[in-house]
Formats: sequence, structure tokens, C-alpha cells
Amino acid sequence: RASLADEIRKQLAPLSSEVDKATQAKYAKNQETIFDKIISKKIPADIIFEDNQCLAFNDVNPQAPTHFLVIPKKQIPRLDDATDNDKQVLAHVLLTAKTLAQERLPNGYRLVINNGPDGCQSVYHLHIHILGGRQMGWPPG
Ligand code: TR5
Repeated sequence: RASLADEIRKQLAPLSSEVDKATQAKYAKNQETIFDKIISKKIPADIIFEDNQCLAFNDVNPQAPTHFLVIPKKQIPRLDDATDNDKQVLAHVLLTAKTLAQERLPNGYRLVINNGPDGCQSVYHLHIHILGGRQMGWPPG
């Protein structure tokens, strides 16, 4: 019994810690986030693609065998903050995510954008999660 409870706790731990991070994260305009430091190379990341508008790197806490992020270099904290002026960059990050996913995950993949506390957003720099390499469930948690 105890071992079953421990096993369940162990499986739920990463989930609740991501939720904890998201509920504690603070949204603010024009703030430098950890992702800006990755863009400016102040801190290292496992970068898989870069161009003048976007950056793609492997997620440090992967939730699937393949889990990477595509982010615009422009500071857009949340999808909520995107405007008509961002149409081009939004299309560019989405098409970049598609190209990288297609190359790596020919059997399919999932894109996720978390927005705000209930959406489980923990880093306030817009990012697309690309997950794959296993069968995804539905609905997502
Ligand atoms: O919860 P949301 O949607 O905001 O996703 C943020 C994601 O950023 C999570 O999946 C984290 O695992 C990921 N993350 C956080 C950091 C980080 C990272 N991915 C790569 N490299 C990272 N560094 C260097 N530092 C982080 N704090």
C-alpha cells in the first residue's frame, strides 16, 4: 500500500511542481525573463535552431521523449499580449515549429501554448511547446 501511494506521489510530483511554478510566476510587461537570457546567450541552452526572429531549444524538463520550445526573439510575454502587429512573427514561430517537428517527429506531435496561471504558464515570454515521441493522451491535464 505504502509503496503504491509513493509511486502515485512520484508520478504526480513533476505535475504539481509545474503547476506550483505556474501559480507562483509573476506576469509583468517588459521584464527580462530567463528566455531573454537564453536569446542573448547569457545563459546556456541546448539550442536546435536559430534565425533572426526566433530560437528553438530543448526543454530542460522534458515531458515527452522529444520536447522543445520555439520562442520569438521579440519580447511578447503571453499570447494574450500578441497584437495584429505580431502577425508575421507569430506565423514565423508556428511554421518554424512545424518544420522542426516534421523533421524530428514524422509520426505526429503536439503543440502547446500555455497562457496565464490557469493555463500553467511559468515563463512570461511567449513560447510554443513541441512534444512527441510517444502517444499523447486527450484531454491534456
Ligand atoms: O510552463 P510554461 O508553458 O511557461 O513552460 C516553460 C517551460 O520552460 C517549461 O517546460 C520548463 O521546463 C522550460 N524551461 C525553464 C527553464 C528552461 C527551460 N527550458 C530550457 N532551458 C531552461 N533554462 C536554462 N532555465 C529555465 N528556468
